[in-house]
Amino acid sequence: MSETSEQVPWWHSGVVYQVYPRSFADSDGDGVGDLGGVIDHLDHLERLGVDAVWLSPVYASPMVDMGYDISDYHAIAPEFGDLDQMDRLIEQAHARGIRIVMDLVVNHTSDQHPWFVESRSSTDNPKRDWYWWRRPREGGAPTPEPTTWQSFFSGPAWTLDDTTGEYYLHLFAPEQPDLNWENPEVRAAVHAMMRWWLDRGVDGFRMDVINMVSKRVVDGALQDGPPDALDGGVASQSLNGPKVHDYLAEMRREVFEGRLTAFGETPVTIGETPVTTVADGLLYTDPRRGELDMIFTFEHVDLDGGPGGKWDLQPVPLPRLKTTLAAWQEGLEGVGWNSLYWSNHDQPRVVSRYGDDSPEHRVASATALATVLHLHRGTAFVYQGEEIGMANSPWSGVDDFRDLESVNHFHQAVAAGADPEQVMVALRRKSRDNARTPVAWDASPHAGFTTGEPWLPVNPDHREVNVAAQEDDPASVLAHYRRVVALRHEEPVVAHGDFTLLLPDHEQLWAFTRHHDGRTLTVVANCSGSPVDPVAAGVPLADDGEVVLDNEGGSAAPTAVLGPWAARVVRT
Ligand code: TEU
Repeated sequence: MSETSEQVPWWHSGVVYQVYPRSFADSDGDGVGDLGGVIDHLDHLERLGVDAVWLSPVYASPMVDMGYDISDYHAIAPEFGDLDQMDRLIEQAHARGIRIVMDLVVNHTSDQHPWFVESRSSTDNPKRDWYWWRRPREGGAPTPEPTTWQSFFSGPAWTLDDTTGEYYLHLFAPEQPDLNWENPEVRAAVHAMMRWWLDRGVDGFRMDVINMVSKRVVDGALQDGPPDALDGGVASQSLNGPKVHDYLAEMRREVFEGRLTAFGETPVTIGETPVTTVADGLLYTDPRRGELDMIFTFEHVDLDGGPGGKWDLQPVPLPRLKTTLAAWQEGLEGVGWNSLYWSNHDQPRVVSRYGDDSPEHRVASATALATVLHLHRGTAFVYQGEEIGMANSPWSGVDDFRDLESVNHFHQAVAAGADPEQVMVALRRKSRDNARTPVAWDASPHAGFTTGEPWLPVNPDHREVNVAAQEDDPASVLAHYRRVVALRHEEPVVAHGDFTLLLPDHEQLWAFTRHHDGRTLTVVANCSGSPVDPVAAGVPLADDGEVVLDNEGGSAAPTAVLGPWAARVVRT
C-alpha cells in the first residue's frame, strides 16, 4: 500500500468479527454450526457495525483439528454447506458492506489431502518433496526421530510412516503434515488456490501460523534445538525462519499485486504469528517491505503461561498486561500496524481471563476490557460471543472436551505423573473449548444455536447471557460493543492518533492518551473491584472534557471516581 496509489485502507478504522462456523449457528439441526447459520445472522453483524468477517476454516476436512486440517481447498465441508452457499454468503455480506476474510491454512494440510496421499505413497513419487520426509536418525539418540522437535499438540513433531519407513514432519497433529515451502511447486499451488478464492469474491486472508512456513535448513538438514528447550527446538528452528519474508513478498507479488476486491480495495492480509517480537512485527507489517498488512501478536495472551508453557498457570498483574500492549503500540508506530484482539477460537474467554465473570462484575469488566482494547491503534477484532460477554464454561472432566490439544495434554500430563485434578485446573482456565461453546442466541435449552443436539454443550449461563436478552438493552455488553465499533468509525483519533501509556505501574488503572490533529482522547479504566479516583492517581482529566464513551450509563463527570470496572473515554 502506498499513500499515493491508495487511500487510507478500511482496516485502519475497521473492525473484524471472527466467526468460528462450527459454533456460530446451526441452520439444519445437525448440531453443528454452518454457512446457513452465518447467513441467517448477518443482521446481528450489521447491527454490530463490523467491516469484515473472518471465517475460520469451512473447507473439506476430516476435522481432526476442527477444520485446520484441510483435505480439499476448493470444497466446503458438507457439515458446513457447499460452494453455492459460500457464494451466497459472500454476496449477502457484501450487500451489507461486510467483507469476507478466509482462513488460509497452508503451513500444513490434512493427511487426507490428495497431495499427502500421493507424497506418502513412495519415496520417488513426484509429490514426495511437497512435505518434509526424513530417514530415522542414525544411532537413534537423542531421539529416533530426525530432530528433537515437539509438536504443539503434545508428543514428537515427527511420525514414522510404515509405507516407506521414513518420518514426516507435523508441527501440529500427526494428521496435519507440514508442507515443504522450499519446493517452488508447493508455493505455486498455494498461490493458485488463493487466486481461485479471490476470483470467487473473498476480500482477503487470515493466514494460519504463517510464520512457520520457513524451517531452518543447514546443508539440507533440519537441526535439533538446544538440549534444554522444552519444545525440542520447534520455536527456534521453525518459527520466523530465514526465508519467511521472501515467501511473503513473493506471495504478495504473485497473488495480490494489481488485485482489487469488489470494494475496489487491495485484499487484506492478516498473519497469525505465534512467538513474535515487536522487531519481527516491524518486518512483517512495514508496508514498504510488501509482506502483510498486520499480524497477531501472542505476547499479551501468553502472559498467563509460565516457564512450563501454556498450561503452567501464572497470575498476570495489570502492569504487565498494559505495558505488553503498549510496547507494540510504540514499537510499530509510524511503520507497521497492529491487530488488536482479546479472544479467538484458541483462547479462553477474555471476561473470565482478564476480567471478572462473577454476576456482579461481568458486564462492567467485559465492557471495560472492550473499551481499552478498541481504543488502542490497530485493527480491532471481536470473537463471536465476546460482544455479549460470554464466559468460560464449567467443565466437569476431561471427557467434556472435544479439542485435541486439551485432550492430548491431559493424557500426556497424567501419564507423566501429574495429578489429574491439577491438570483440570489449567484446562478449565485455558482450554480452547472455552471459546468453542455455541454462541448463546437466546435462553432456550440449546441457546437458539441448534434444534438438534449441539456438538459441544452450550454454556449453562446462556439463560442470562444471550443475544436476545441484550438486543435492545442499552446497558448490555452488546450495546457497548456497538458503541465502541461506532466510535472507531467516527472518531479519527482512534484510527490515527499516537499512543501514550500513563501510570504504567498502577495496579488498578489502565490509562492512556491518544492524540491526533489537535484532539486528545484520554482513556481510563478501573480494572479492579474497588473504586479509584483517577484524578488523585494522576490521570490528566478535566471537567471541561467531553465523555464520548463510558460503561457507567453516560452520566458520570469526566473526573468522577471510577467504580469497579468503570471505563471512560474523554475527548478534549
Ligand atoms: O493456531 C496456532 C497456535 O500456535 C496456537 O494458538 C495453537 O492453537 C495452540 O493453542 C498452541 O497452544 C492455529 C489455529 O488458530 C489453531 O486453531 C490450529 O489448531 C493451529 O493453528 C494449527 O492449524
